[in-house]
Amino acid sequence: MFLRRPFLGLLTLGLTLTLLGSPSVQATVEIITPIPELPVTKQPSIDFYDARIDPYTYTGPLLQMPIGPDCQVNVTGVPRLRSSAWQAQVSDDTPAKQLGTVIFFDRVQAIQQGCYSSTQVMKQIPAALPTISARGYPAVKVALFACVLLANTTFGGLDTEVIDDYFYHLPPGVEVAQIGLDTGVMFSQLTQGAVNASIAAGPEVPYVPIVVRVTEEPGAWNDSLHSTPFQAYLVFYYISYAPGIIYAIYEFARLLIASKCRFQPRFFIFLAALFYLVVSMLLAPTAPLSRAQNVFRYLSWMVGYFTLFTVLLMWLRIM
Ligand SMILES: *[C@@H]1O[C@H](CO)[C@@H](O)[C@H](O)[C@H]1NC(C)=O
Ligand SMILES: *[C@@H]1O[C@H](CO)[C@@H](O)[C@H](O)[C@H]1NC(C)=O
Ligand SMILES: *[C@@H]1O[C@H](CO)[C@@H](O)[C@H](O)[C@H]1NC(C)=O
Ligand SMILES: CC(=O)N[C@H]1CO[C@H](CO)[C@@H](O)[C@@H]1O
Repeated sequence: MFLRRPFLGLLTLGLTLTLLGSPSVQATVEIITPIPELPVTKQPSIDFYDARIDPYTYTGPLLQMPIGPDCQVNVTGVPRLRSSAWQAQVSDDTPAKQLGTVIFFDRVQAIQQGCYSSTQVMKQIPAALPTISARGYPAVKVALFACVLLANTTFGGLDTEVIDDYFYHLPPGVEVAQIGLDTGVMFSQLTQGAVNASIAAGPEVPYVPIVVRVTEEPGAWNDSLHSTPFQAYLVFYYISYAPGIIYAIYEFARLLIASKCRFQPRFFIFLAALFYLVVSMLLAPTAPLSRAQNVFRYLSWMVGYFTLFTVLLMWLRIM
């Protein structure tokens, strides 16, 4: 019976998303650089799953972070910014504290180089920052990570991304956000095009990067996760485990007393059920989990199913 509860959680999230309709993406990454042949200049960018971020807006050069073999970020090839010509593309009323470099990671390249989660490259950002500023870029303010889904879908969710423990590896002073797979490919093409154009123009012409403006947006997942109905559901979810846990402890104590602590298989059943219930309660199915937490969740499922079938087999024996 209790095995069904995690799926109830997923069902509720699904329902919440359905109720909310399509992703409510208003804020975006906007390409400021005038590119005549570009039909769409605004692409959605959303916060990481279950992140609570204060609103921000940053404008500055767009820079691709090259990923080398074994998912190692390699900034050796980052083009040098030899002038502040990019600032001419920024409107004069932009406050100086809203200026900064926007770096991004292309997912196609990440997959080719063996990365399985954004966290792997996120961890390497602090080490890359000195090289980026040595190449003449303003301070890095935003890091964008391309997802495996296209930008016009609910990208960045638990079912398609390895959320991993990104929340332990946030680069200090740098906001992180997600973009669609297609957005990453497009940005990669545009930045490479700008580099190629600069090389073609000759060494005396300074490299002028693509300039973008990134505005914070919680995204469809956070809209759901942080909504009042969903928070109410989570409270209900946690509380709903209490009767089962309290009853299991009570029955286990009775069994211990009745059996005078002499070992018997039913001990295992109670301990396993308690393990399952406590882990399931603590790790709600919609929570972003670290690797260790994921191991515990799958262990608890294994233990839960194993125990259920053990009970069935024992029941057959007493028939
Ligand atoms: C980093 O990239 C450069 C070329 O941009 C290459 O020469 C160098 O070997 C790479 N370093 C590593 C450690 O892969
Ligand atoms: C998403 O983009 C694809 C490709 O452009 C298009 O076929 C599809 O209809 C779009 N979906 C939505 C929901 O806009
Ligand atoms: C830039 O130049 C490289 C090397 O010549 C080429 O492989 C690549 O396709 C070019 N990219 C763009 C977007 O022009
Ligand atoms: C905590 C948090 O960031 N909640 C936001 C989730 O998304 C909604 C809708 O965009 C915002 O109003 C909340 O502030």
